[in-house]
Amino acid sequence: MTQSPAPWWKAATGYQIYPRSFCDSNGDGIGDIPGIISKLDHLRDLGIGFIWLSPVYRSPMRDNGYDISDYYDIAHEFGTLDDFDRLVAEARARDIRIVMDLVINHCSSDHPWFKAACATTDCAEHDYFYWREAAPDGGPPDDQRSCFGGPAWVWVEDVGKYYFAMFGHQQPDLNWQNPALRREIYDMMNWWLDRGIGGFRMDVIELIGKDVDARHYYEGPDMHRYIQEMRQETFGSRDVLTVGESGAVTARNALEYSGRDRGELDMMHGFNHIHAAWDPDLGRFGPSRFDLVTHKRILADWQSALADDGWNSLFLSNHDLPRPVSYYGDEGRYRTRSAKMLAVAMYMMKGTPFLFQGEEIGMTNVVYERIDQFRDIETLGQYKDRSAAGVSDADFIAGANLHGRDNARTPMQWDATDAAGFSSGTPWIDVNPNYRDINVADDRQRPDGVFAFYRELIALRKTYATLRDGSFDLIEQDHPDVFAYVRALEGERLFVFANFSDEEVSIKTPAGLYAYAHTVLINTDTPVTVSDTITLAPYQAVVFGMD
Ligand code: ISL
Ligand code: CA
Repeated sequence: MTQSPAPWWKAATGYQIYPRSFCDSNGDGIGDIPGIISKLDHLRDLGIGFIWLSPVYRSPMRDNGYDISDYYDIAHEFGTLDDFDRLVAEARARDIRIVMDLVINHCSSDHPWFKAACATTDCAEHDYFYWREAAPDGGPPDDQRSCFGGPAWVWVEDVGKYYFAMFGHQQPDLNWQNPALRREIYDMMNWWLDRGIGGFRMDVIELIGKDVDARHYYEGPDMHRYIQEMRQETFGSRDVLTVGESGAVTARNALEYSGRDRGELDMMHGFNHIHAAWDPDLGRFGPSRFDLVTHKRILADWQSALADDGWNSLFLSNHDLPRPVSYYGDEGRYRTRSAKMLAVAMYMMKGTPFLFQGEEIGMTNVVYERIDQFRDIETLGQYKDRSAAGVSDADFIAGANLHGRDNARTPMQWDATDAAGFSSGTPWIDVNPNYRDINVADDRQRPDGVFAFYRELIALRKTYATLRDGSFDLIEQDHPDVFAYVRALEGERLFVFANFSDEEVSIKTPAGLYAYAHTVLINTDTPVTVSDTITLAPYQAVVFGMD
């Protein structure tokens, strides 16, 4: 039997760009595609293999592009289709592919489909959306809430019916049951694939195929059938990466999406490890319940579920999440060290890493003082709901500062000049005032900086087959502060230790480690002596094995 070579995305590291906040080339305060092109050398130096580009399509930007009004064009504030083609080519010249964000569970209410659907019930587009009669009392068909606050059903006077919108009211859900709608989406995907893109990240893919009447929204009855059909009609025959975002997928059913016989996707972005730290009632806006033992168990479950089939994605942050050093590490004294430790713990596992912009220099959460500094539609929608429920401004702001989505959206910190070198104008969202100390220019010139560390780690993933294909086993499962595991492939071993606490900790030396005691592959701090125990300094990470 001949073995096909491993796909390129198994050894590649991804880097997510949130275009609005990455680099502004023309001083209007909004990041744009020419700005991204101007920073491609930074990403080449880091060694990444692809960029996941958050949406750049034409959009009224109520949810910063996750509300598309024209799938065939670029938002005017981000540039033109020519700029986009140039980005694909310039990236390709640096061995970097562009993975587009595919937002197809919903569109913008400004999309011509929705306008037509509201203008007359008699057009094909009317059925592209979910319309339902009012309840007998005139209210919505049911009491489903939307993710961004308020009811999920929205009344349209001219139509005399409600439509369904799981996110913002101006993000109507698309009715995937309609075959013409599905055809429109597949044609659009092929149009982008023909432009030479490197794949798709699929926004809330678990929501397509829902049954709104049965109130079965997540992983609904037709979801897998539609993903399979999509693959056949679009990317099935192309060498691209596909990753589905799903708040619902678990280690138990992950193979249903990425198993080799399923004909669906390459991998998923699952959120079990993120959600475990969220409050059951208040979600991300409640107090964090991060617990390392739970975190390790969840990640290990995913590693073993996908040990021989399917594939993992590895991430701690994205444009919806707080900054990892602030959330899981230490944003003060141990910022640099905890940033490196988190990178080791997460990205030495099996799977494809996805870094989020700024993670490579250890950017932190921002502290806003007033509600008018927030820009995120979710934060502002929740603010309305929570204020109505009696939550004080001070309490709400404290929660949003810890967990809100704007933490990831403050401008990328390039240097110590005004506006962090992000823009020559006034940024659309306030920069994090710590940019004078934390920025790319400063970090890159430090041999012990976070950037240099990430560059090394990314290179290792390309060099060592054990990192790509090796098995994974937890050590010290119940240790509350240490994340430790072994990767193994054909007699080669790799021992990974990461201290998640600000205190020194000692653990018993695992038997197999002695043979590797003198081959230290990575160490973020002082040398570690291997005796009956090994002792790690605060937030230290060390990796033994190979040489
Ligand atoms: O995990 C979650 C809920 O269970 C959320 O973080 C979820 O992943 C998220 O709300 C879905 O996000 C995606 O779709 C939204 C958009 O606002 C986000 O930016 C995008 O990542 C609507 O398109
Ligand atoms: Ca701009």
